[in-house]
Amino acid sequence: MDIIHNFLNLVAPPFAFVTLFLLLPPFHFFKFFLSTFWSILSENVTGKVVIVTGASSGIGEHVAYEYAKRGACLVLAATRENRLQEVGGRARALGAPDVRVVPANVSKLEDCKRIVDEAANHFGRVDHLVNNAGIQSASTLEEATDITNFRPDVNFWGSVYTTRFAIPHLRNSHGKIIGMASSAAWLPMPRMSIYNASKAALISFYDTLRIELGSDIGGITVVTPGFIESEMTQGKFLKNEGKIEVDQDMSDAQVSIIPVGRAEACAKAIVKSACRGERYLTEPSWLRVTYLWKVFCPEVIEWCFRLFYLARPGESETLSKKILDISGARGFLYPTTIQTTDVKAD
Ligand SMILES: NC(=O)c1ccc[n+]([C@@H]2O[C@H](COP(=O)([O-])OP(=O)(O)OC[C@H]3O[C@@H](n4cnc5c(N)ncnc54)[C@H](OP(=O)(O)O)[C@@H]3O)[C@@H](O)[C@H]2O)c1
Ligand SMILES: *[C@@H]1O[C@H](CO)[C@@H](O)[C@H](O)[C@H]1NC(C)=O
Ligand SMILES: *[C@@H]1O[C@H](CO)[C@@H](O)[C@H](O)[C@H]1NC(C)=O
Ligand SMILES: CC(=O)N[C@H]1CO[C@H](CO)[C@@H](O)[C@@H]1O
Repeated sequence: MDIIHNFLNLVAPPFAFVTLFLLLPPFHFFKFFLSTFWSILSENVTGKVVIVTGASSGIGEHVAYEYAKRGACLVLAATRENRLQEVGGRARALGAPDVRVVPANVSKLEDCKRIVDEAANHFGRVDHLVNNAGIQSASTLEEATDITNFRPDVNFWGSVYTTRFAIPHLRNSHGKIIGMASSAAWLPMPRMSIYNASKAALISFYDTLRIELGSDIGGITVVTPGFIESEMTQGKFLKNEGKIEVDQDMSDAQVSIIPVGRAEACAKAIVKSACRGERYLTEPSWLRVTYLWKVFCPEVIEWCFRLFYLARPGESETLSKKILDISGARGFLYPTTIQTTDVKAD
């Protein structure tokens, strides 16, 4: 056996290099051609049924409005029912013919089943499933006092459960799945190791599912946002003790001078991309270049993050927060002024 591996060790790299070199230009030309073709044939979602989890705030809320403007029927899920009712009302006003609100905690299997059943029983079909519900943890591994609180129940299992229940319906309607991962899946942001890992796991999950389901369903769009304005970037984190809290200082330290995108713009890009059947979407799109840095010189990214995001021994503030305070950049990097008061989970 060893001799086969030795042979492959020798032959595989030059083979990969030469074939990639020869194949990449025609492959990308073909892909460009296809994407232009699909953009003309973008899906019309009028009257179709869309499930959005985590629709009570942030990106999910705006994704719901975007589908509503296109005339889709909605099933909205999250834990805060009052917020969902408000979002539902606004979605109806924007053009959604029918909206169902399902209070549900996606870390529970039976709740995920209830979300999909509601869509199937009331509308008789599911066309798009947007797995958006998520919480962000902000703690270094050492600072986490009870590590079991950080299990990726919402981010990872929530998406897996709803997907599992929705697949039979998506097969019938040749429907689509839209998964929310994060650019943190490839950027090793400090204090986000578990969040990062749950998002990287999601990308891996959807990539495999894409092969398993093939053309039986309409497609899977994996979204990897950077910092987008929402309760998350306004400081809603799962903190050291395992409680969800609003922490403006933590948010300043994590987001710092990285420009924050508008949730409306992000939602618009997500729905457009899903209707066109694209495989991946990074929003804002300039973040894609960071992937190249990560692949070709990971040491540079690691060094910058360490310098920027972790406080030096004996200091309490991180460099990222100092720069934000000194430069006064908050005013023009955040789309709106931050109001932590109305963010508190109710
Ligand atoms: N904002 C960013 O910069 C950014 C960057 C990368 C990725 N993302 C991803 O984008 C997605 C949306 O986040 P966001 O930025 O819009 O944050 P957000 O404003 O905090 O929204 C998160 C949504 O998830 C819901 N949710 C949380 N826990 C839940 C649970 N156990 N069961 C059901 N719903 C739950 C929340 O509603 P309730 O509190 O009512 O349950 C809320 O509607 C997340 O998956 C996040 O990881 C965001
Ligand atoms: C989408 O379909 C609906 C009917 O199903 C139709 O009324 C509408 O004009 C279509 N919209 C576009 C942009 O083709
Ligand atoms: C969701 O359910 C989990 C597990 O039962 C629980 O720990 C968590 O507090 C619940 N979240 C909300 C927002 O109710
Ligand atoms: C800090 C951390 O866990 N970083 C990881 C984030 O995810 C990527 C995988 O996509 C890993 O390579 C990083 O090490």
